[in-house]
Amino acid sequence: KFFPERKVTVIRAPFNGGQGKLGVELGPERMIEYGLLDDIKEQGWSYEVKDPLKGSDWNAMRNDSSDVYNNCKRPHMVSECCQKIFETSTEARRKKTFPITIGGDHSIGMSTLLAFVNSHPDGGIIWVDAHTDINTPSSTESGNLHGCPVAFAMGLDQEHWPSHFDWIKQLKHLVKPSQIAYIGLRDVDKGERKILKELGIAAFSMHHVDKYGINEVVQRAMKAVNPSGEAPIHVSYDVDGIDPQYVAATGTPVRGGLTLREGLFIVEELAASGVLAGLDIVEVNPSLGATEMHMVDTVNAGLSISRCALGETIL
Ligand code: EXY
Ligand code: MN
Ligand code: MN
Ligand code: MN
Repeated sequence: KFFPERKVTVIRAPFNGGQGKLGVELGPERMIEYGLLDDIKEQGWSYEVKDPLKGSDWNAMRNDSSDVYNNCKRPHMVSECCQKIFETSTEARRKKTFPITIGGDHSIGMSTLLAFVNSHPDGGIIWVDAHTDINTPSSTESGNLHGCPVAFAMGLDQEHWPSHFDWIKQLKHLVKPSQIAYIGLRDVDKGERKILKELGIAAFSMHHVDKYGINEVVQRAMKAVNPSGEAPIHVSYDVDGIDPQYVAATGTPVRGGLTLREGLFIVEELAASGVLAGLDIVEVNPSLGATEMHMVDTVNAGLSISRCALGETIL
């Protein structure tokens, strides 16, 4: 109901600066090679493709050894690229197209979340992931900023931010704790647990999925972030939320995850409810996995998520 013109903006975000492994920057091109754009057309949507990082020299930025702040790795690279993606995402929101942002690592979630809440201050967010990605610059042990995008989008621990992220402090809206719910969790750091508890964030782990079933968990998550049932919901989908038996080509796999069907059900249900209003698909790393098949499975899982979001599996 939010997109009567059925137009998608595909935002390519070939970004790898938030973590240590090369290859995740190849996610967008591989997903397009395997048919992302044709799929969109087939679902009855038109599309445009945006490339906000085109022309940035990620290799040079990645190899800039002075780009550290305390133990945070590459804050300049992450902030600069994320700001560009934020601007493109904001433009898509302004034009009322449905943004599908293809990563790249999950750092870019700060961009899409901030663009979303600044055009829909009361919108809800569902973050599908094995991880909560809510470490702050003070709590992160790895220093990898793909473990921190939710904290940046919420403005947590601002006093310890590297100054590169000042652009976020200028924004009118940041994500409020009541606006986000997690599904799929099974690897959450101690410091992150404390943040979740203190802020009262809705968090559904794999234990909850086993206990209540995926349908009940999705209904509860939707209710938590969108009590009226009227507000739009953005989904930030880290493919590592799904079990590595289906999605092996990803940088931080954790066993015991969602089945492929459970993972797809989440987006199907949101699409069917008519409130889905944006999607990120991140952490597909075509260079990882032990075999070519792992890469193909993972890319195809990403494509399935996108098709389900656009309504494919609802008969
Ligand atoms: N919590 C860990 C860290 O902060 O390093 C692991 C984060 C993995 C993040 C992946 C993308 O979801
Ligand atoms: Mn710069
Ligand atoms: Mn993850
Ligand atoms: Mn993630």
